[in-house]
Amino acid sequence: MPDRPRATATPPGSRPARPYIVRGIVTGLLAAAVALGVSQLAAGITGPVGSPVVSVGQSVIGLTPRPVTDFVIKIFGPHDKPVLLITIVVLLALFAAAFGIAAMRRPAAGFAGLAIFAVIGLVAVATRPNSAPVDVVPTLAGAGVGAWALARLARAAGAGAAGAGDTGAADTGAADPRAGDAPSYGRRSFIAASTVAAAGAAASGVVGNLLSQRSTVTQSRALVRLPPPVTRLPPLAGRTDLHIPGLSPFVTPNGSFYRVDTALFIPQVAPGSWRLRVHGMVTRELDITFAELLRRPLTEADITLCCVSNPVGGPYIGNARWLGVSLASVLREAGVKPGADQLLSTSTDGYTSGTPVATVMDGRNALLAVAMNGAPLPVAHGFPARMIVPGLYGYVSATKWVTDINVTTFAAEQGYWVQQGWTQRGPIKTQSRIDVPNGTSPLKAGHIVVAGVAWAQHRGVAAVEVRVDGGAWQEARLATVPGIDTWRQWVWDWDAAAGSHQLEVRATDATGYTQTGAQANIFPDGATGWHSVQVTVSA
Ligand SMILES: Nc1nc2c(c(=O)[nH]1)N[C@H]1C(S)=C(S)[C@@H](COP(=O)(O)O)O[C@H]1N2
Ligand SMILES: [Mo]
Repeated sequence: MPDRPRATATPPGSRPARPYIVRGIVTGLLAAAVALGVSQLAAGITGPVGSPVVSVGQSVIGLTPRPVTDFVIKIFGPHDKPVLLITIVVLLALFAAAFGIAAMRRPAAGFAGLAIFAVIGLVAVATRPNSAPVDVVPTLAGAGVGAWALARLARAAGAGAAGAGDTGAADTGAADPRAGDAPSYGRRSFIAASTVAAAGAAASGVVGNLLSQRSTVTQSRALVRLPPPVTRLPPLAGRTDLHIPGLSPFVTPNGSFYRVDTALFIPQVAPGSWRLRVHGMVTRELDITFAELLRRPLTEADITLCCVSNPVGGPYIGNARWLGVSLASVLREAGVKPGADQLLSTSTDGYTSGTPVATVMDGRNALLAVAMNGAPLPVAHGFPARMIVPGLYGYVSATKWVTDINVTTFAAEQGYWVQQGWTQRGPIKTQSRIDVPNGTSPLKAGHIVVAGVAWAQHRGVAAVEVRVDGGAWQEARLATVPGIDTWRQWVWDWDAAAGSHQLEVRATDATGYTQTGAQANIFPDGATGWHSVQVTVSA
């Protein structure tokens, strides 16, 4: 390209010099940061769905094939979402650095890079089930201001002069009021422009986050007044809890209740705008506001919720005293038409779940729950209302932030996880877990307390047995329970000899079924097998 004007900073040849690579990287990263910061600022006003980061993350969750999700959850456990966000940011940074370097030669290449970002963001936002037209604004604003920042930074870096064609130089110049000047690619002006861009990106990001926090529902949750239950439970008898250190308390405090959902950011649903629509194969459609829901008779129920993804011995289970409206009474009011066998419930974020109608109508305490352990539902657990059905895994029953119940058939529709291959009906399997000893604290020969929890929701736990080193099964002592829908604590006194030992547990439910020792994976309908703990007992 001997006929092109060349900047002194660029040696002859096609590749830009080192300083241009560094400036290119800085330019790309800062332009992307400005774009994201501005989009967060705008999303702070229009709502989280409009945030391209949130929507791209959600889309990635939706599009990730199950084996990959399983792998990520296996490795990172509950940190899977931060890991996803970090991965997205790192990929974005790499891409931004690349288009920044390209912009040093041809600013148009930088704009093309930003445009690709914007298109990905717009597609993700537009395909969110709960997005509105206004939600494209943050991405467009971010892309626009990001492009402007890119032009300014590229000019300050001396791009265009760095061996780029005339088009590129004109592009950058157009965005700059001092376009007529000779390109100022001095170190000072680039550092100054970079500093302004970094400060602008950080400030808009911070203000955007503050704005979005302002719009959370924490305050309206604090204002909810729960009416007293019509069906009130007595306080839990003291003997539901054996009070053994390390044993899961009978009632799981809200703050330590496991959380499983596909939401990258917790849906913020104001009780004032919440409505539940019941429709489909019904004789009368219902449209219930939150105030109307609270005016209905409220029932208290002790129910242990469990995730189908809970591995043997795993943590995805918790027990709470729920307060809510009988789901069966709502359905009776709507009038379920013959032939309907599935309730397809949808949450504000588009998540769906299918529950058998027969299960909900068979007399058990299936609830539209509004409170958990005496407090309005925590936002992360579905505020202002969620479903809870004793005996069913959460993925087919416990829709949080629920706003729509479509009375339909299993043949016609499939819930979110069923579409991913999990079974359509998900009764909770009889299971048990050893909580203490946990294999980490030192043990001395002699009397050792072995304790844990067992569950067989809506059947009830009838017996729990423990064995040591594959020996004979020994019956554990059971705590009392308020009903058949909760887990049950158990304890077994072990006279332990020094050495290394394996402890195993199995439960028998009230139907007489003893938990199988055959190991099965969580997919497609829940894990089976006996939980075992390896311990070392010192003399
Ligand atoms: N809206 C919504 N509801 C949901 C889910 C979800 O991803 N989104 N996950 C379900 C699953 S798989 C489980 S196990 C329970 C977990 O409820 P928790 O987070 O309150 O423990 O919620 C259910 N309800
Ligand atoms: Mo789950």
